[in-house]
Amino acid sequence: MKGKKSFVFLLAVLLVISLAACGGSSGGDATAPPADDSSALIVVGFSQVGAESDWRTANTQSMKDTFVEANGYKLIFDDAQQKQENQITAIRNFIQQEVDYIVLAPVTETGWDTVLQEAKDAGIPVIIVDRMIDVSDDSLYTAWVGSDFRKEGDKAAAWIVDNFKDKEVNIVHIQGTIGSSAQIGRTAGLEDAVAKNSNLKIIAQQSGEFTQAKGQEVMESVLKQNDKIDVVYCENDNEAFGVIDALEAAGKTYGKDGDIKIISFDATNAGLTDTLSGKINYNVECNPLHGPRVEKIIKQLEGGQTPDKKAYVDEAAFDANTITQADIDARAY
Ligand code: GYE
Repeated sequence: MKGKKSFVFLLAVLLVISLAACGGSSGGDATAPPADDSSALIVVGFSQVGAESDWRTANTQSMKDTFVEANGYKLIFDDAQQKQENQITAIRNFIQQEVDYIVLAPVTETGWDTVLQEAKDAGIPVIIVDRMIDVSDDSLYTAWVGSDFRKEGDKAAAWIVDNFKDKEVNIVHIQGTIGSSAQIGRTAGLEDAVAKNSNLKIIAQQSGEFTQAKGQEVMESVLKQNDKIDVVYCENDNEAFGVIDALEAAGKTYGKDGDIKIISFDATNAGLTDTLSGKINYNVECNPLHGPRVEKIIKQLEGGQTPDKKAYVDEAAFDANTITQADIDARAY
């Protein structure tokens, strides 16, 4: 026992001596970077649309979780509060700060030529995420990753066609932010089906700005003017939540067992919970977890590779008649 104790003591003394030697030298291990050295980090300026929906919150979280210092990044995050002018200002700030990459989740498709030319002149690659941009010169951005919104719209419209067959269908159409790719694609899917199927009719069409509050407000005013409503086509889950509140308040029945069928997009956790309970009839998935996808593009660029110019994410759709709790549990948003 005694011998073991003195051995432990000797080890402790040696440890103290070696620690003191380290601390006393002129900066410790010369190969390890100083703790506060951030110059090795890749600086990413991200201009986010806003915080209008659950989808957006999940998207922001995905970006923030990915672009952390532990992964080698410094993220400069800017919330534009759904205003393009704020996004343009943010991009100009990123250029001034000489970031390594600009990531843009654009509120609308048009209006980016000038500011993206400025980024190009400064030699900063621009990655577009989620919604698309419509520019005269495709070299103004390096790559895009997001959803096929037209395909999403087609899926939702096909559900209406399949479920109503030849019956007359009065549709209330609550659109997203006008001019955003998500709105353009989802609206085109529905309008195309209406043009091809004479039994489908859009009786009201207005933007709910992708928010619950506006979705509710629009639905309340629509209910005052329309008696026979068969379907409410909401371009995202938050609008659907607002619509549900308005229908409840008006004493209407809706969903799987009710008179008015509800279509939604995003398939967020809350949206799918309402699908499982039968409040929403059909929910088309839109995947917001773009952080790792954008990182993949940056890694390719860092490695001197050329990323795909456009990359679409695979997405599913959920019907209230077939969705299970396991479907919800298997998802991270
Ligand atoms: O569907 C909606 C959000 O651009 C895909 O924006 C995104 C859309 C999403 O506000 O909830």
